[in-house]
Amino acid sequence: MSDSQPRFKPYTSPAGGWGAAAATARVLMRESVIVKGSRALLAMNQPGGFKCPSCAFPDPECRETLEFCENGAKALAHEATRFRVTPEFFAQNKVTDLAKQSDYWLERQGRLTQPMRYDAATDTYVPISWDDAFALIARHLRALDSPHHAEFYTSGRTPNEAAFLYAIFVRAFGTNNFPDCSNMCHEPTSRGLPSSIGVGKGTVVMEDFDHAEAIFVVGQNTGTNSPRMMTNLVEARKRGIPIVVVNPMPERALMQFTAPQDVVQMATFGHTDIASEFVHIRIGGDLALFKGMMKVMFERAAAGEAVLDEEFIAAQTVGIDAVRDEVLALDWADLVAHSGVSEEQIRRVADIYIRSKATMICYGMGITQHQEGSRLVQQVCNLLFLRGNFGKPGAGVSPIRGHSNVQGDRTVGIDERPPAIYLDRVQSVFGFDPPREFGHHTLEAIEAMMAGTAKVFIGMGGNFVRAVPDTERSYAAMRKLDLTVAISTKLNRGHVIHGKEALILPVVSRSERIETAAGEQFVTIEDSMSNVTASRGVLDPVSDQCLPEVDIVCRLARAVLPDSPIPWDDFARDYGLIRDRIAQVYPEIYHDFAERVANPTGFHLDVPPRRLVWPTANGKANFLLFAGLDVDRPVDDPQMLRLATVRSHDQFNTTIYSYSDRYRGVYNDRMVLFINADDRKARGIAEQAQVTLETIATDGIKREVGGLTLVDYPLPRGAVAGYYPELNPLLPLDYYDKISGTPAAKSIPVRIVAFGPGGAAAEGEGNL
Ligand SMILES: Nc1nc2c(c(=O)[nH]1)N[C@H]1C(S)=C(S)[C@@H](COP(=O)(O)OP(=O)(O)OC[C@H]3O[C@@H](n4cnc5c(=O)[nH]c(N)nc54)[C@H](O)[C@@H]3O)O[C@H]1N2
Ligand SMILES: Nc1nc2c(c(=O)[nH]1)N[C@H]1C(S)=C(S)[C@@H](COP(=O)(O)OP(=O)(O)OC[C@H]3O[C@@H](n4cnc5c(=O)[nH]c(N)nc54)[C@H](O)[C@@H]3O)O[C@H]1N2
Ligand SMILES: [Mo]
Repeated sequence: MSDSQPRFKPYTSPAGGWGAAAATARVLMRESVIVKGSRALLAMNQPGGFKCPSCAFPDPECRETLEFCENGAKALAHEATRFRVTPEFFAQNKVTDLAKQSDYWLERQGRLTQPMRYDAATDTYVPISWDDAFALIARHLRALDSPHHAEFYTSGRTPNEAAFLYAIFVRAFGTNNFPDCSNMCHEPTSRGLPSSIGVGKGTVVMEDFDHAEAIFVVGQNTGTNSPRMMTNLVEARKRGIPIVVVNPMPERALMQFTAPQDVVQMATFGHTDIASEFVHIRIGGDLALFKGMMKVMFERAAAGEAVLDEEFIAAQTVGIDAVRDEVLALDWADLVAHSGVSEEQIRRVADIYIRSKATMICYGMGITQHQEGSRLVQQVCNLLFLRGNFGKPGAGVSPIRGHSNVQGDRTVGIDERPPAIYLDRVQSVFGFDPPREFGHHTLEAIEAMMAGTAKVFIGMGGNFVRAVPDTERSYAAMRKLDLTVAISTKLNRGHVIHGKEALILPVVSRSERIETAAGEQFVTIEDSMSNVTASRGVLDPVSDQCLPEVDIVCRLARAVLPDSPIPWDDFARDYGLIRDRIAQVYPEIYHDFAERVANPTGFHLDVPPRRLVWPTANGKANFLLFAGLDVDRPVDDPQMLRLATVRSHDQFNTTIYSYSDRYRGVYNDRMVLFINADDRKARGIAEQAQVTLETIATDGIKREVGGLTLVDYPLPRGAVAGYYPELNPLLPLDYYDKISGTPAAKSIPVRIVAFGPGGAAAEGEGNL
């Protein structure tokens, strides 16, 4: 069998270890950046260096080891790659042909080096000067009947300084249309948590890992998506504290892990068992698990046991009675059926939780990407309130964010529903009246494109069209636009699925130096635990035609708003001036920004619930009732399977590093569907048969993806999983959490409608 043939073979070694070390070396080699890449790796996440462009997990204050991981190295290698997309490349490739290429191929072509404009006559991108590019955008924006006819997207790699100014520019232009990647990601955290605890951010910090007596990791694939957190989990296990992993997929790194930084473990081929308790949850079963745990606690409390933190509940919270009544009335049979977890295990997990005096609950997309993601997040808080798990070391709620600065972008104004206090401050600091009406989130932006009211789309990073649901409809929506602008580092789908006019604007990346007339500049990043640190690139920009994002925003603002009294040129020259304005707009958290950011390990933005201060409407922590057990609308179809779209170990969102997913035992194929063997056999389908999946939707639109190889996997019955973004065509636009607008990408109702020749199992007792 050749090396590029699909192979499926369960991975049985611990995650991490030599496999990770080898993979790191391989990716540096493949991108031909061994020397350059290794030099950059030495500066990544070190004081004075730059922040890893991959995930949002914080750096430890003073870890002695080199702070990078296999996937951070991949992100860096792909950014620092030797390959280039030049004007000659565009001249040789018609856009229609590029559109036929895979995401992997597009990414492989390398870094963008020059601003380009789509030329319809030749169906190619042709060079354009920066001035002409800004003039073209200004012409379109100024010609609009309303500023609300433009959509300003942001992806979470954009640093604070650029995001803050982008938010000011767009509001000075006149709209709050800020669709962003967070709208598809942790928006249930940002919109759900405030009603519970008053802030839309997590409350734990790195030191809490050292004091926790129990850690829950729910719906998050740590070893792949925030690998630096594995060090914390390993240390926690070495301290002997329990780690409860709740996931329909027994993710390898959460079972056994060898820390590549642990010399002894590496030399002895040792490992650490991570999950002390693995809860094999059904997709969307977390609500029933949480309620089952609460039921155990309320019952034991009623029997006289001191399992609740009565003092905390009385002093800090309101609303427990309604929650208690609802939970006590639930049937064990229903809790077990909905969660897929036995009563015995729910009781055991509740007992682990009760015994711990400080628990942190970490969660990811397995919690947020459901139709009731926001309310599910609130239930995490209910559970934490019962044991007073706020305002003490080792405890709290810990959403594990995605993009490295997605949390920071929101903090500094990328928000389609901005709070009044921010708008008031913008008004007084910048001297213009920002629009007060709420703007569009991601799904609303697509609706506006489909309706034809949106005319212009500007993407500050990211790959909007590939990240969003309902691929076919979204592509059509994008193509209706008059102008699409992609501010990017690398070629992606958004450049080839474009509006009538289109621009690609190349940027200086995170790992690269920013020099202005005022000297070398740095930017700042806020991680998942609200630490703000400076980031200074160390590599030379790939081309003198790439501009820093701050520069692009300022020059765009100048072109679009020629009479603006805001000192855009000064900001572009001296990023310290931008930070001064951030400090003025957010004095509570960003006071003394200039001094505090000089600290090599950064500073922490105040999160009031850490001090038992609750910025909620009633000033209390709120138990919130969410009746029932369904986080997704029930579907009455015996053939229904719930599909979770997940990331492989070898991708960063829409960037595909390779076709393999080593920890799940998949090599050279991304068109796979993981399924419980019994669900497969019940349908009379052979192992590794090719199948077609169809969405069970109510809007009459047919959504199908074919050519998927079935891979037997230890998933609960009724659950299937496959890769994002290949399966996005199955995710309907109207299938989302109403509170946050987040697509329910982890629970798409689907059925298998066809399987290829040779697909039927010889022994099959199928019921299809
Ligand atoms: N290397 C790398 N790092 C990344 C990214 C990347 O693509 N590659 N992406 C970044 C971004 S933007 C984000 S948001 C994060 C994403 O990081 P994660 O939150 O880990 O995202 P996913 O891989 O989508 O899936 C999360 C997990 O949810 C589980 N799951 C699915 N449904 C359910 C459910 O109903 N309940 C529970 N309990 N679990 C469920 C899946 O099995 C999977 O293990 O990672 C960030 N970091
Ligand atoms: N079905 C399904 N859909 C999903 C998800 C899922 O789990 N399932 N996850 C959702 C989530 S959590 C997220 S966050 C979104 C991700 O959505 P996005 O953030 O829009 O997508 P990315 O793939 O991260 O964007 C990659 C592109 O960003 C550009 N880029 C990289 N670095 C930089 C930089 O430093 N500056 C600039 N300006 N550009 C840069 C490159 O050109 C690259 O091609 O997808 C969402 N979509
Ligand atoms: Mo994300």
